[in-house]
Amino acid sequence: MFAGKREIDPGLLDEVEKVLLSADIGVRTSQKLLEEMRLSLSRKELSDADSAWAFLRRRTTELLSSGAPPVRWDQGHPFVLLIIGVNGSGKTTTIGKLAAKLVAQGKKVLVGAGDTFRAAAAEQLQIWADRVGAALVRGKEGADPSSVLFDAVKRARTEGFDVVIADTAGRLHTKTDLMEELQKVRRVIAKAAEGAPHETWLVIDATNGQNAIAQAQIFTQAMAVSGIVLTKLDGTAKGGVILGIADQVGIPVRFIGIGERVDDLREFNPEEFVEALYEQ
Ligand SMILES: Nc1nc2c(ncn2[C@@H]2O[C@H](COP(=O)(O)OP(=O)(O)OP(=O)(O)O)[C@@H](O)[C@H]2O)c(=O)[nH]1
Ligand SMILES: [Mg+2]
Repeated sequence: MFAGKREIDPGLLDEVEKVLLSADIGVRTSQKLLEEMRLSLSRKELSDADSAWAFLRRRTTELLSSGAPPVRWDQGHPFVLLIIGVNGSGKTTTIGKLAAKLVAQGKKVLVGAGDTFRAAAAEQLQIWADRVGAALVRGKEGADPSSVLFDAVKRARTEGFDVVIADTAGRLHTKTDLMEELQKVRRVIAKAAEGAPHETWLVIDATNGQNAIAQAQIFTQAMAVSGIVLTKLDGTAKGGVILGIADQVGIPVRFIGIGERVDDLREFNPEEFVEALYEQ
């Protein structure tokens, strides 16, 4: 598609629009990119099809580059990361994968089983913790998630852990009482360590397509979210949904999940992502 120089023909914008929509970029962000391209074409800033496609790649990369500085894992000791999201989005799995990465970097990691809703949730986290060499703090089924996570952060302080990753039960952003429970978790964690949680990441399932954007918008209105993890990108035809999130939610995408295995978590890299997005 990108090979060879071509004159700009009137069908170009249609072709670009088709590519944007088939990449699941969504109507709103697609229209924005198309409008910019139309403008550049009319100003004769783009001389041929190649330069038009290059323009698209550049603008897409810019949209995805939030300008946010890299995560500072050393801004607290322990650094406390709170993980939230709807049911089944991939929170616990992401925590396992992330813990593995941090342990591999030589960090002492503790995971907190703040999902006390089902005993199986703590079990699942326990399995990940054992597997990747992280410590675990869990409570009884039905325990107050805040108290379990308070204990987790306390223990991490006493025993000199570098990072605490706190799991929470999946919840719908529309359930007020559950969102209030998360607010309480934040307040209680802050009592266990000043400045904690240092980051709160929303885990979103990319296979939800354009619904993922709506979900991100509503969640981030209810909670102070500092980062997004987009999971199950291996299960979608295209990952253009990230573009909609970056453009319309304005919170940096930190990691992407590309499978169920321990090493299927990648730091999000806009350049690489754009190459893959427009590859075919
Ligand atoms: N293909 C694929 N599957 C994933 C990915 N991340 C998680 N999963 C799978 O998605 C399912 C749900 O993952 P969990 O980590 O249990 O999700 P959760 O958000 O903790 O779920 P709840 O605690 O029930 O809210 C599991 O079968 C995971 O293996 C991913 O990046 N790709
Ligand atoms: Mg879970």
